[in-house]
Amino acid sequence: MVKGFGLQTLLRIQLQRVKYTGAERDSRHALWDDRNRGYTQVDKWTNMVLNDAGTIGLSLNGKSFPATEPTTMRGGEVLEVNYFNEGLMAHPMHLHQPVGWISAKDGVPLDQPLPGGHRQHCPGERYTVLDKAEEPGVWAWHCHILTHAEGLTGMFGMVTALIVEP
Ligand SMILES: [Cu+2]
Repeated sequence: MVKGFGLQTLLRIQLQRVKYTGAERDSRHALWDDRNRGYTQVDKWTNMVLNDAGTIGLSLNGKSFPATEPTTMRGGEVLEVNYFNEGLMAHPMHLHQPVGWISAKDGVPLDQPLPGGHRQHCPGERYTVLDKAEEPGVWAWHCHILTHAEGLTGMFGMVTALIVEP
């Protein structure tokens, strides 16, 4: 019997990579190949757990900026990100340089990918987004509710970076 942990115990979810290769992807994503500009493979993948509650507070993967880890990619690579909002508020996560595609919700591939440049993540939702690194540089990756990412003393909370190497 589990005592004292309430919903936190029920929210232990194993984030798994969405697999959508081969015939299933080809049939479900008929428009994908026309619009993808090279989103046909995944080179890296990562999970991003959004939180705003408990002792952790505003955080990405349990850490607050500047302790958040940047992600590094090479130009042309495609990153698959599984966003999972385990907080109590919505968080519109925004990655500055790539304008990616939402490929799945709650692990179920979408019939057609949706533009994923600025997606609102409501509590309990999980979205899978593909982002292609197109321009070298250091790109901000943050919650677009700016009070979740910046205060009077500078950036904090839900901020990290994508580093694109040439
Ligand atoms: Cu936020």
